[in-house]
Amino acid sequence: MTSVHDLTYDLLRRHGVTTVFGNPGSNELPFLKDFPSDFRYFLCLHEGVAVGMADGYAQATGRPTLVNLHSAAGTGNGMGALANAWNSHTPLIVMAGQQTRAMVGVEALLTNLDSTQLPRPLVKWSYEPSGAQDVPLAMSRALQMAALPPSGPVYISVPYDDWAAKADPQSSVLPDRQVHAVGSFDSPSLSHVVDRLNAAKNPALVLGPEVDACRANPFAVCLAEKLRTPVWAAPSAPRCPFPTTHPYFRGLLPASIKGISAALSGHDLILVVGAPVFRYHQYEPGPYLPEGAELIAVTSDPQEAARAPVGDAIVGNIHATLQALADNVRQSDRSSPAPQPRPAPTEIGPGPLLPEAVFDVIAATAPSDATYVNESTSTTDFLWRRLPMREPGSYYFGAAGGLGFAMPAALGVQLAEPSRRVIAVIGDGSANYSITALWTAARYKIPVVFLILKNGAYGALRWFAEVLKVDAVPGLDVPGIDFLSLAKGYGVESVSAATAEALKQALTTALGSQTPTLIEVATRAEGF
Ligand code: TZD
Repeated sequence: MTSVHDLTYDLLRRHGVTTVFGNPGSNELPFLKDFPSDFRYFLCLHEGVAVGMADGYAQATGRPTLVNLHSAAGTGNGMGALANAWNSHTPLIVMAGQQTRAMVGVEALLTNLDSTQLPRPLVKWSYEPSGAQDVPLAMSRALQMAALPPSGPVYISVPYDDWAAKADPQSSVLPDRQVHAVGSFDSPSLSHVVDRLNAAKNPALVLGPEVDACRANPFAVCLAEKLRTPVWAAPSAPRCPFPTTHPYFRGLLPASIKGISAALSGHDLILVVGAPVFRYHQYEPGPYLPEGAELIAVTSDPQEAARAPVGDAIVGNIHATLQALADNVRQSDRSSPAPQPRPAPTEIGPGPLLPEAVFDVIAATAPSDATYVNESTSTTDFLWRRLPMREPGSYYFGAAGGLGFAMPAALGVQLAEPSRRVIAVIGDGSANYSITALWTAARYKIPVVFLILKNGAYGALRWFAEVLKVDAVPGLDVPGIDFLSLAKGYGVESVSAATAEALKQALTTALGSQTPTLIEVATRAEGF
């Protein structure tokens, strides 16, 4: 008779989930026992790294991904990263080991108290099987729940004595089960949106991460070209849904209520696809929409649809909806939106480089299909303006704004897409939250280029302090961190680049290497 252990691995195998990210403890060892040779395990030295790396891997593959964490403490360490995964609808199965059933009641060391409550509200579903024979069904349900729309993280806590138990013979059918969601756009809803788009005098398109997540970017281009409408990326977009080099592209919308209505002013119909309405950040009150504008949102997430403060919404499959809209709208005869002028190359003065100059060098040096993972918080606008991102899957950013995402996510994305080069652009503050990802990069020879912009400050917070008009805030400087030594300590090649020429050279060498490299660049902190 099959054990719970073997049946669970079979289930994972049949779902194509053979890559596991984790950090083990005593409660997890019975699950990891006799680890099958067709599975691979990536050891991360901190749970924030394990969840972040799994997040990048799951986003880039579009498939459910398993993370194995240690009880409550490991779950707690992973929670910051889970906030990002929750906000990007990432299909993660986070599994934590529980104490053996006989000692949960006495709260032995490493008991996960109230385990199902712990990860809430950052999971779609949270469960601890009621007995060993319930484990395969719980895992089957977790795999389905993570993937079904709106996809997202789920959590299961498994007492470690369950793995050795015999599985219920009836559970053997679980690996064969197939569950599909077939949400489609019914024709009245489709013609309603198509009619409104055709009738609009000056529509605008705002695209969010879900467009990129389902690789519907080419339909977005087709829709924009048929409507001849300008296109924005949704505020705080954690993925890039539209080629930034396309003449209709207008950039990233600002993340304030007032800023968005100002940017979209003059448009009478705003179609938002694959994003909440909207993911605001800084509070600048104003009208939600410009004068005279209406809004229609298309999302896979009923919560996003329900909580939008304005406009109509349709909950549906993003890929199918965008394709249907692109196929059905009329070719407009209004004149094409004027192309945005490209930013002029940044002047190189004496002293540390301006961040804009760093992006100019990256744009001139990186392959055209490079993937960027961004966690340089004060330079995001420069990045969007200066880096050409043409292909789907070219950009990732922590969807909840939780730092510690970029280093591990870059590893996960690079694993998922070995034929592309991943460049992680990270601030010298942000780089510390998941610095141990460097060890995982070195250990498994994952050739990510980590570019650290060293301005000695929490630059974004200095800017925010100005927005909030708060002075004399402590704790906004991070001087004196030697990233070359940190990289060396974790076994990653590193180099410092002080000039544009040196940066170009360092980046070229790093991109030619099959192992990871960290490049430290001093950048100017002025201007905040
Ligand atoms: N902690 C976590 C987990 N997430 C956060 N977002 C913050 C703290 C707050 N925070 C920001 O939102 S931006 C930022 C902090 C500390 C500064 C990051 O500094 P950096 O980049 O050096 O990485 P810049 O370009 O200098 O801002």
